[in-house]
Amino acid sequence: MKHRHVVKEKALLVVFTHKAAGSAGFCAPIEELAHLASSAGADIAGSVVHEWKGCDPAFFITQGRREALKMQVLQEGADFVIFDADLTPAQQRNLEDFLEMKVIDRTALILDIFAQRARSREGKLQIELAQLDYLMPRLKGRGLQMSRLGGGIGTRGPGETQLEVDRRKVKQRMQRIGRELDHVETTRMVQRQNRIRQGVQCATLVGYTNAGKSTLLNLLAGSCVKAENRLFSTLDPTIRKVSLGDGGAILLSDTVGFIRGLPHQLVAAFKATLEEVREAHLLLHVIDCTSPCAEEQAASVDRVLEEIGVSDTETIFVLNKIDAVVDQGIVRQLSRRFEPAAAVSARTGQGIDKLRSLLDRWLSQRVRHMYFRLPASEKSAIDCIMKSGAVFYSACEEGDVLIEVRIDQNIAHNFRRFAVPAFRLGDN
Ligand SMILES: Nc1nc2c(ncn2[C@@H]2O[C@H](COP(=O)(O)OP(=O)(O)OP(=O)(O)O)[C@@H](O)[C@H]2O)c(=O)[nH]1
Ligand SMILES: [Mg+2]
Repeated sequence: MKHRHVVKEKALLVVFTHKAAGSAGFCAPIEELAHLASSAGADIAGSVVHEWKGCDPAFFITQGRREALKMQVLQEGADFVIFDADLTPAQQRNLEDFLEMKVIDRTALILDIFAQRARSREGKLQIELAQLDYLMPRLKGRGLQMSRLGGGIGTRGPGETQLEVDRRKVKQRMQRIGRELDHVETTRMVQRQNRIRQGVQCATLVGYTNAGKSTLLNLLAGSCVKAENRLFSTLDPTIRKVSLGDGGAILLSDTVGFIRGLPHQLVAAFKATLEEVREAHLLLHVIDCTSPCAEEQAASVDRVLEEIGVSDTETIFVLNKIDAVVDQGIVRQLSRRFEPAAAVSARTGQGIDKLRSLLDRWLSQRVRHMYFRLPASEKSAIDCIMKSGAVFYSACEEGDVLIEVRIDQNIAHNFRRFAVPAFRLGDN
């Protein structure tokens, strides 16, 4: 078998200890940027940490730092530079001219990872739209330059395609993608409305990327969604049924992970995917207890949730990876901070019973155990009730239909005119 030898690009990382655009004094910024860079397929040539002292409008960093950076790039043999910040198109261009190599910012890096991960047609369209939106203001007078700087990380589109560099074509393409995505959004909306009409309770996993959402879904639903130690391994929403005690069940969906400074282009382009989060009855917010930045990561997730208009959905916190936590005091501290919470290991299954019982309790508050007696002529009402919940008993009696069912409280309310006190089997 022939093996293709892939030469990895070597990145030099530039991070800032204080507030730079897009990097709000986060703890462990180097580790996170290095994890992002290696998730994009780069090798790390080296890194430099700057104390943030304000921005040079033309170059982002001062002349002294630029010159030192140029030296370091040569010494470490880097192929390109990644800034842990948002660069304006002009700053990026000026830095590239000065360093004579490709320079990308945090947004371009995250967009690149998404482009590599996209599998479904919808995901590919979403990421291409976000990339083109990012590229548009950077195209001015750059047609040739793009090719001079070569391809690789920061210039790759979804699949194997190279991004378009002609402004007029880009505009047309963005419009076409927008129309196609509107269509996808409508289809998804109809599917969601069907689920909601059927009274199914829907929960969504949210959390920082790599927190263990997919691993938890697999454990709860007995499924095999891809989970791995790479950032943004899940892009497309996946929905699985999770059975709980007493015949109850919920639908649980896994979706794209969040990160601090998630590019706004992505949030806009992933509108249809994030609708899944907006319409959920319950959020399971997964937090990686082994991260020294767990609380800041949770706050970043909250910020993205606010940005997409989700701030009052009921939430259960899942404090994950307790098998790998060295100091259990941290788990206790996080449990006090985040409530209601279950401390679990999605890897070993430890603590999962507590999570299941929290879900059970939540579900039993959302649903009602009901007895209905309806005339057989009420076909659509019967149909809706039968499809909407867990049916324990149904029978025909003297032209009426009797149904014992556990059903969403809103649907129970809609059909309350048919509700009867509990009947025993065989009663009339
Ligand atoms: N030790 C330990 N590792 C875990 C646990 N849960 C998940 N992991 C590991 O954490 C990494 C990320 O897990 P995923 O389930 O892919 O995380 P995710 O939140 O779906 O990540 P994205 O889809 O990339 O946002 C994988 O290497 C998992 O094996 C856990 O309870 N304990
Ligand atoms: Mg995942």
